[in-house]
Amino acid sequence: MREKHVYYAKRTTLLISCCAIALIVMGLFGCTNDNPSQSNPNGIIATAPDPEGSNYTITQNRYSLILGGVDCQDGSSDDYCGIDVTVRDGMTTVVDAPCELRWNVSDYPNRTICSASDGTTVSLSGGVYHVYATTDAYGVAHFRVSGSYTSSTGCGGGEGNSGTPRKVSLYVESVLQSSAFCNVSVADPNGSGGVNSADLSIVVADNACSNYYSRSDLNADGSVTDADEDVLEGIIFHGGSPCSCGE
Ligand SMILES: [Ca+2]
Ligand SMILES: [Ca+2]
Repeated sequence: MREKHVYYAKRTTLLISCCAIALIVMGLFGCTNDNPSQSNPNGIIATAPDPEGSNYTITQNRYSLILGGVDCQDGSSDDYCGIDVTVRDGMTTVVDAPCELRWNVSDYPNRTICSASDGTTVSLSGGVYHVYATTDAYGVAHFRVSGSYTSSTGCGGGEGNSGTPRKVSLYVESVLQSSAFCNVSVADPNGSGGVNSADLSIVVADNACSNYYSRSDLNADGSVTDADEDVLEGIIFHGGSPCSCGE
């Protein structure tokens, strides 16, 4: 009896070993095909689509996220400030795409964002700003924010990097599109009375200063010139920033 038990045990072990080898062979040579980009049983070759967020064409209405004033009645942010981003995939505009502008406070210090409108949202965490907007039916994400400078102004040692003025990253659908998308400048450097001639005088003073101040580089070209004064005058005459936040 004992020899018979040993015989059956050996047969069972042999059977299990054969099954294991068969499974390994099937695994090695692939008995299933779950990759849609490979040929299917009909012999049709399907190309895998591009992952979302890749190969987009990005355009923008300016190279600076400008912090300006608000409408005194409804508190909405000035559309001559902020920044607009258009997302296309080939010739097609990309609708409902979540977009984000992200930067380190250390790159653009002494700025505050005090309000946002048109669906724009803002968070500040661990010294990093995150501003979110979603593309509309025309593929445009309107980053509508208002804000001001939080420190005293004057001609001192300068602030910011004139060699690489654009340090804001743009993400679309969580995919990095550019790490040098725009800068963060300020149309309301004194933080009161909206954007008016008092703010222009600060930009004029920064223009005259020998050191670079990114707060007044409203076209983000790495220097403060008459062209930046022109941008600020356009904001003043447009009339969309008559008040600062909370006024
Ligand atoms: Ca002001
Ligand atoms: Ca400039």
